[in-house]
Amino acid sequence: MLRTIDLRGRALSPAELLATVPRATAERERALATAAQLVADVAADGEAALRAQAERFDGVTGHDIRVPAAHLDEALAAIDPAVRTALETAIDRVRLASAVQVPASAVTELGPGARVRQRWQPVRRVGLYVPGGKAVYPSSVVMNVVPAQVAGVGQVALASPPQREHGGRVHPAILAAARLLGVEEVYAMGGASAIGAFAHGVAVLGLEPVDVVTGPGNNFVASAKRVVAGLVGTDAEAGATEILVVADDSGDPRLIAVDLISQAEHDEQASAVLVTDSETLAAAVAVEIAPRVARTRHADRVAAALSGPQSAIVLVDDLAAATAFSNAYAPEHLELHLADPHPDEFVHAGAVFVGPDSPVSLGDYLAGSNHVLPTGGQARYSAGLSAATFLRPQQIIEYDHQALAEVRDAIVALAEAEQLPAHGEAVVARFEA
Ligand code: HSO
Ligand code: ZN
Repeated sequence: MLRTIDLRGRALSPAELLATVPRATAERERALATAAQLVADVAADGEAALRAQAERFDGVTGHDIRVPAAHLDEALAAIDPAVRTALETAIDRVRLASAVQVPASAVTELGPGARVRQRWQPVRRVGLYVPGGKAVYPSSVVMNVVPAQVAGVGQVALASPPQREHGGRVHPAILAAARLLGVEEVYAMGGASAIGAFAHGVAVLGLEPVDVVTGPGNNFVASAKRVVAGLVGTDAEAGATEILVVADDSGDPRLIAVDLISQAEHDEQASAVLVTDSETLAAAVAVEIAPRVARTRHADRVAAALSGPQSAIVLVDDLAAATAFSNAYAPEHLELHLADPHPDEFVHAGAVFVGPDSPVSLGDYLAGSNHVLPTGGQARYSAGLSAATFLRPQQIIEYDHQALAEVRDAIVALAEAEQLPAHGEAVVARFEA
């Protein structure tokens, strides 16, 4: 099912390594054009556009777009107690692990009376998107909302698609999670419509434009975020999920197989990659996978993901080559099944899971880490959702007269060099009687 790519004896550049296991690129161009149109319609026509798009994509009409408080209460009252307890535990753990993401403010003294202070300012208002198409993830409510709350964001609005099977309401598990977190502003809006509504606002619904839009989603959601970027801040794209396992012959083939399957369960486009220097392990994992895929609930989806060109077993010469492959690939999730793991060498990965008892499924729900992570190689330059997503460093400059005098001549020299003499004059004026 998983094809094997033998890279042994080949010295490839990062770009060449990347090309050996290409990500599924599901019609990006077309999705961008569609998303741009949907967002433009929402900006122009507000509620009417949202209703038209809900009918077209979700098969829903006449629904409450702004979720009434009573629906949130009902959903929480009806939730399975075991799920409620699990969500509460997840909330506590993500809150704890997110607290360190808020840096302390700090002052730099550049000389007597010369101070630059840096403080971290939360954004005022955010729109968080939780998908609800192929699967419904109340855990993603936790992963979006908690870091925003920890950052100190004043207003948190949430959107998720209206569900036909639930009379046009947002899925009850998502409503219950929102209610548990104290989020009161919830909208039944899906995909590009939701992103457009957050960015532009919909006055008749009382939906004010937000400053930052975050959240995972399909190609249309990711495309819509690109469309509104600049008007609002956005987080990294969290698209079809990816797991890359780096293992040596100490790895347990059964555990590696179940972990590859676990993430392939999300999507036909999901990527599952094993990189190893052990031919024996590679063969053993392949043997474990086939019968397990046949038995799993979403067998067709998993089989499609694992047999796609985006998934593979990659054989390399040694662990240095495995590390180089992983760093070139920049996976969303990286698992290390190694006798002597050195996680710090894996510098480009959304999140790193070390050892046989730290599976990605742990991070998806309860590790305390965030599961909204960059996909598609964006881990090279961006990071998962965190309190930092909602914070901006702001510098506050305070010099006294003597401290300004110390740098007066240097400022004048640079201003002259840039042909901007008024800059220098503004400083010199402070020293004229
Ligand atoms: N693995 C997904 C997150 C998720 N898994 C939600 C289960 N529920 C992307 O990181
Ligand atoms: Zn998952």
